[in-house]
Amino acid sequence: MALLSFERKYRVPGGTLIGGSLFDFWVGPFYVGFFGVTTIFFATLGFLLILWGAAMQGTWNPQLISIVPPPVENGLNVAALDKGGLWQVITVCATGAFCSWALREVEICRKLGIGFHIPVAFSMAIFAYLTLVVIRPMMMGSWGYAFPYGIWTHLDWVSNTGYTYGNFHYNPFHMLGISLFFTTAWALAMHGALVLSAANPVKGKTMRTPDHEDTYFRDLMGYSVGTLGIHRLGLLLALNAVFWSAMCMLVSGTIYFDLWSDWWYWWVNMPFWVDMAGGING
Ligand code: 07D
Ligand code: 07D
Repeated sequence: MALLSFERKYRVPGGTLIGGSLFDFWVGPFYVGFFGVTTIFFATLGFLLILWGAAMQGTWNPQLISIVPPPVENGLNVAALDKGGLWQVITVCATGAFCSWALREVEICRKLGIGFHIPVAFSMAIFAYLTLVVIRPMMMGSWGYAFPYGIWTHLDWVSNTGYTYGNFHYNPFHMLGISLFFTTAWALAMHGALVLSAANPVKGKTMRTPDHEDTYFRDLMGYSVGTLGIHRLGLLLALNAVFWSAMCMLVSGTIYFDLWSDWWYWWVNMPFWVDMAGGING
């Protein structure tokens, strides 16, 4: 069956969360829905406001456009448009667009009768974004701690924020986030390689099945996580990578204020080796 006619078979009405059948239709390959309309609304408004900000800033160079949050002294107040207010409205638009997109994913899952794994996964990214621009700034008492919307300036913010706590690599949750991102890439590389090796062999050889894939890993290391299991593992790794990254920022400047390298003195000062030769008192 051609992909388009196959899709048409599954384009079922209903499953909407809001708006009944009002927006329950497709435009070409795209499902519209109430949340499709709100996504377009927030994304378009946000984009136009970025253009307005660029015009006020006086540059059309995409690398240099930067919409900055209000200064730290402004606290959690609403700011004038040219003094960070634009950043505040764009943040509302971005949050509106991301949440609308997640809810549109929910509606499509309901139509198809599939699980909500995809919107749950995207919600973790939204949570990380909101940690950086809403939750952490609110806990610290000022919007000025959020990151600016600019290709270079958001990198400057990452660097400056990192060095505020000394060597950010010593942040234990940052370590966990990084290790989980690396592990996610590792797992995907292994999974992609394994599937290709079985399903896309050299010309003339017969395609192999998941039994071969499982056997490969049992022969290699005594255990195969299985066809469903590898996808559970992948999702678990990826969600944790983002979650622990959000945690590494949530604690910096809210409940932990010092250099992250100093945090590790609890380890250095453990009685077991504190007086040993080479230990801190040794
Ligand atoms: C591949 C899925 C597709 C998504 C893409 C992003 C835009 C923004 C904005 C014209 C993996 C589309 C980008 C719509 C255009 C304007 C004003 C996802 C894929 C292709 N960053 N970041 C990038 C965002 C943060 C960091 C690139 C967004 C935090 C570092 C791109 C957010 C921190 C580096 C980008 C966000 C941080 C980047 C490639 C939101 C910590 C790079 C992204 C909403 C998380 C890399 C010049 C990518 C780069 C890069 C977008 C947040 C750190 C412009 C939308 C504040 C260290 N970031 N970023 O492939 O080359 O993601 O920067 O939170 O080195 Mg970033
Ligand atoms: C926030 C993005 C959300 C995206 C959304 C969707 C669109 C639509 C449309 C394409 C979280 C947007 C969608 C716009 C696009 C179309 C059509 C993702 C977000 C909602 N670090 N560090 C991390 C590493 C250092 C620092 C995370 C490595 C230094 C700070 C990750 C190194 C210092 C922050 C990570 C390294 C430092 C981080 C990012 C190495 C600087 C954060 C991943 C090898 C001197 C950020 C929650 C993430 C964080 C973060 C990795 C080095 C500072 C674990 C590998 C030592 C301040 N760093 N880092 O969380 O935790 O993505 O964010 O050196 O804020 Mg780090």
